[in-house]
Amino acid sequence: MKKYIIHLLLISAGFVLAQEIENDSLLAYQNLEEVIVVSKARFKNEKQYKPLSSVDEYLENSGKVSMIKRGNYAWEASLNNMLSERLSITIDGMQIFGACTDKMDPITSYVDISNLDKITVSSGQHGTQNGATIGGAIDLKIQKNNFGSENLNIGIDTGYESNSSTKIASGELNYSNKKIVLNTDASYRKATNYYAGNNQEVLFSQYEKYNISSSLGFKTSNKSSITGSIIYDQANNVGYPALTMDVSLAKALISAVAYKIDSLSPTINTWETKAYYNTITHVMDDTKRPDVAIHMDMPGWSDTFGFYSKAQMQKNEHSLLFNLNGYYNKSLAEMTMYPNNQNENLMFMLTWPDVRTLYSGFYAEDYLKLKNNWSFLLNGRIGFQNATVADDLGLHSLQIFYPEMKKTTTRILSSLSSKISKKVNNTTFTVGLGYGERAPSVTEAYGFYLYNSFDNYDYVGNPNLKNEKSFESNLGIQYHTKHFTVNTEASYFYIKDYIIGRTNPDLTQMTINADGVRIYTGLNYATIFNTSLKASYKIVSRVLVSGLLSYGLGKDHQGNNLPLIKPFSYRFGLHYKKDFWDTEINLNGSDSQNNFSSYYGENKTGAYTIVNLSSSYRFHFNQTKLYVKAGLENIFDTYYTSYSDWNNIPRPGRNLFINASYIIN
Ligand SMILES: [Cu+2]
Repeated sequence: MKKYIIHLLLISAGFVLAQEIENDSLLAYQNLEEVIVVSKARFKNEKQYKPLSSVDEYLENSGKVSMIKRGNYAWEASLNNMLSERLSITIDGMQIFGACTDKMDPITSYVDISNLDKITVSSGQHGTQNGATIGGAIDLKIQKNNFGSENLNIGIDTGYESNSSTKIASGELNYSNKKIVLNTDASYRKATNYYAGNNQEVLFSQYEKYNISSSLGFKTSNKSSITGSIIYDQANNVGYPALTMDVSLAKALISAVAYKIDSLSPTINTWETKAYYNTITHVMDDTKRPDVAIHMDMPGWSDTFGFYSKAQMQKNEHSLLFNLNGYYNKSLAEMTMYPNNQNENLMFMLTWPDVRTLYSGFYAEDYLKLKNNWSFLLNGRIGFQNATVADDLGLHSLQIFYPEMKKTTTRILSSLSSKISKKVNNTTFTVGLGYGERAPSVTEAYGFYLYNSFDNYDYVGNPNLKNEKSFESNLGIQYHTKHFTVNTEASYFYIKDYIIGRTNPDLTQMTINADGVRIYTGLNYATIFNTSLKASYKIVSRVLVSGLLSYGLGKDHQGNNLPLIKPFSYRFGLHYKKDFWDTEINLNGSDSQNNFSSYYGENKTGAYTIVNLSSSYRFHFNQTKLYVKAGLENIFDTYYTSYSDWNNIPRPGRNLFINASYIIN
């Protein structure tokens, strides 16, 4: 509690500093949400540092999200220093769960930027619209045209990156009129191994991915429409240099049908109902690795059916949102070990014992605009979750550890949060409080001998875990004038029954050379503190400078560091724009990671600074536009690794990239 007060004092000091900055014009409305524009349509994404970069790079360049890297592909998002099990990550409001027991396939890896319009990032309990969460939510919004006057556009993109010989090609065709909208795209990416600074090759870092998607919508009446959409995504030959295995195949089929009514009544603005299905297949591969002690096959599958029905309403000063949703997920993963001695028997295990999760929940939100520039937001969710171990072999294996374990567990998950904002001249102050719960993930509750290469332990799930409970407070100040903006935020999470692995010395590991077995345990509590400061200043009309500072601190109930917490990091940019030219130089860096957790396999990563430079030009012809951007990343070819690099795999060294986008309207 004492620490909590100190944090609050620090934040208040920040407030005072920011208040001293002069005010002179109107302020944009404060929100703890961040929107990352992805859509290539009309070059909306040209502000992006690298327009044809992966979804992962878009997320990494946003202010709020960090990415945990196990290679050059399929990074795992971290928001408020919390990873996927504590986040709600959805595609257009749809639940989708990866099929890898080693987190090789976060769901952000199953889309391409060509599928997306934007990504919304909501912090903490403000992110419960689509599901229960502790750290917040990331929703990837699929690109859709609007019904309207006839419009056809064709886009072609190509990209190349020198460091890993990455080739990127994509094409899209979009058509819309008053009655029909059609969006289609296809993309392909292929990379060889990348090279860290000083020309050191990072073996097993290659990948290949293609993605096709289509959505078709019809007007069913003046005010209503029906839209079907499908995404097929497949990655092959993906290397994970930080892990002991690679992936031969990761594929997803994501499909949905939605029915939407606009202006249903004077109060109901929109009402949308969607049914969806997605299926994922994940196949790991160790056949290309030298010196494999014991060859393993580890495939995994995840299938999800779901729906939501969402209404947006306006009644006097109230903006209301309701979302009723539900899903049914089936997660299954297995492991077969092939001993080198052929006389020994194969060993077979269910690492995810065919877990069936049924969830249904209801979300409500009320945003209230009051007099004198006060506003108030209240949101909450209540959900019921049922998890069943459908496979008897899997159930019996877990019953060796938990003899009393039942086939089915039921949980109730609730959350409530509020935020109050007050605008004074150019400054908006926001204070929020929240409470939320989450159920343990499939791995945390039912995982069976999952090897973690970070701390070198085998992990066993624990079906008796209590729900994790988060008490959250957050503060924000935003100052905005024509030339100057500052946005500072801080959040503090007190998480009760915090789920993490703890060594059980009575158990013996299965993985050769592992250090032992850890069982998922609910710690008494853990705390996580995050803060950031973002500013930009237009020096003259053509020159903009911007900066971002961030810092995080995570401790368990005994004051030990939590793993994967972001140390002090910074980013500065200098941007020059003239006519159709745009040039940018930026500096990206981090202090050394002093608050590391050796218990969870971390060591102190050093401080680093890297410099990037890029420039773009936009050509206009009659019906067509061409946008070309080239840049040099890590100009000085610095060799470095950060807190977010699994097992300290080094980041890429110098890289030259060229992106070209061509649009015919
Ligand atoms: Cu995997």
